Amino acid sequence: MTTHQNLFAALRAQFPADLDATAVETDNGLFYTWRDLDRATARMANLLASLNLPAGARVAVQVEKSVEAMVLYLATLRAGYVFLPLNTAYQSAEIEYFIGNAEPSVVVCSAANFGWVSKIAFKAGTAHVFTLNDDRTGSLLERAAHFGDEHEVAACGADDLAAILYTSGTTGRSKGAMLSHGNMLSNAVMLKDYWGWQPGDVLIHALPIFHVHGLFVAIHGALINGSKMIWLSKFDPKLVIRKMPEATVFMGVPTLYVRLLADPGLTREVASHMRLFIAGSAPLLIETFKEWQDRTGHTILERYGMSETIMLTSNPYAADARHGGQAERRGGTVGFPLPGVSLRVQSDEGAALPVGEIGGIQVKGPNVFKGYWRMPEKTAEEFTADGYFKTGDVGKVDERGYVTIVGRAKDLIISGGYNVYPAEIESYINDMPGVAESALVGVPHPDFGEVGVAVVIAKPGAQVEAAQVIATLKSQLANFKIPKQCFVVAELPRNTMGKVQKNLLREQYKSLFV
Ligand code: MLC
Ligand code: AMP
Repeated sequence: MTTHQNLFAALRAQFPADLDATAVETDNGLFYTWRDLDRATARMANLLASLNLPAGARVAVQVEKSVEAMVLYLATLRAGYVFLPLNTAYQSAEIEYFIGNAEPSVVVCSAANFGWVSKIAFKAGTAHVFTLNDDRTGSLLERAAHFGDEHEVAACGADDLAAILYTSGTTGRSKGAMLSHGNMLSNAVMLKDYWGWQPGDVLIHALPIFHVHGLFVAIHGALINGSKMIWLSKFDPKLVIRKMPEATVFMGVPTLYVRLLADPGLTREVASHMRLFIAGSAPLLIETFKEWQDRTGHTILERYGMSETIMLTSNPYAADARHGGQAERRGGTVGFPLPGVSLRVQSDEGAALPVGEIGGIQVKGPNVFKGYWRMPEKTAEEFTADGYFKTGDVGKVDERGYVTIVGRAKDLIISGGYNVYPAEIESYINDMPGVAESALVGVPHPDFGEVGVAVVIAKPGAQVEAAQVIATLKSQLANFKIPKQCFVVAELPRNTMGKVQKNLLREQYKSLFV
């Protein structure tokens, strides 16, 4: 085992020679040098190392976005433990499941949530609960301050786990996708080249840091290029526009592009210093793609990825020799399989489909995860006999090699870049008094791209109020999972097998918001 397989070591190796240069500048006026990042991660890694955690220990983290939260991620890698990020919107039942399932040795939460989070964690056997707030306070930093600022990076093999990302299942509970140091490093190294990262690049970081896009693609991209980040604690279109003249790269989910376009301050001039706009995590509407071109003169580069695979495909940044020197970023497509990624389209029966035909997208490559945490059967189900991962996305590849996603075989709604699994919401609604059955469907939305609409049937003689359904869900689930509308109806459309026809419901409610 060699240290250099540790993702942190590879990122650290690319820090610029001038460690006193600014690595991160925040929206509240703080500046962190590369030396600061090195020392702060060392201190925190030393703290983690002092806890005598078992090999492969999980560090579960539910905190607001801050540079210190990023430092905690990097320190976890540095110390050789497994990072488990949790969306700040998750409420107690959701957190209880993740902590119970992952059995983390360390849990870090905000001081405001310490009461209920620590109760859940200690019940699940967690040995250490620390607090970390977004104003550089909390017991984690207090404890870390007692440790030295030098730390030898933990030796890691490429297959050693670096992170677990929970991603909901179509039928039941969330599954923890296990990503290794090798998965992440191979993807980061390849993207640095494919997206043409250059000396002097500056990234505007405006995404949350508990999912693939903001935590891995954005942070690894900047660090492995020794690039400064302009760090926004929360997406704010005006601030992004104000920072564009100082930056070169921006990454966002489609909702961020829609909101930037809604601001008259977005002009060709203000975007003229930018080199690259990258979009992903949800489908970018062709209208957004074109409007962006007209307003800024830039062509958004759309790419496609998943928690289980990090990045899979991308439109080209520059001429792609593998595809006849093609350099065109085609709106409505997610581009080519990235170098090292094999992608194929298969029929339901498992037959390889020819160019242009629609089927299930399957992938293989060094970026593909190691399986679902403690779910060997689920893992086996999602892989083909010859080792391809079934993404659950439905698409096609054209004669030039461009991949287009046309839909999803998995019953999933992507709202503002966050995934909502109907089965989870339906199970909560079905547990409510007086409810016989429910169905959640995704419908188009001008801001979030897609949002959930709940359709509910009451038990005979029972009264169910739509507003009450929404209010009850709000007290139980993360806010982005709450249906934007709820209808109580007499019956659900069914096929001859008795299965609810969600396509008919989607059709019925498709114009609710647009
Ligand atoms: C917020 N709300 C949402 C929502 N976000 N509703 C539906 N979908 C969403 N995504 C609702 C809240 O419930 C609340 O409703 C109201 O909007 C205001 O909440 P907020 O927190 O103030 O919202 P805002 O800050 O405006 O957040 C919107 C957003 C955020 C677009 C900035 O959702 C976001 O950062 N999305 C990015 C997600 C992301 O990073 N995805 C990457 C996944 S990785 P109410 O009723 O309570 O007022 C991945 C792999 C890959 O998919 O390929 O990258
Ligand atoms: P997650 O599980 O949060 O990682 O979400 C992954 C899913 O997001 C993929 O399986 C796709 O369905 C979707 N996705 C990611 N990028 C794109 C894109 N550019 N276009 C369409 N869907 C996307």
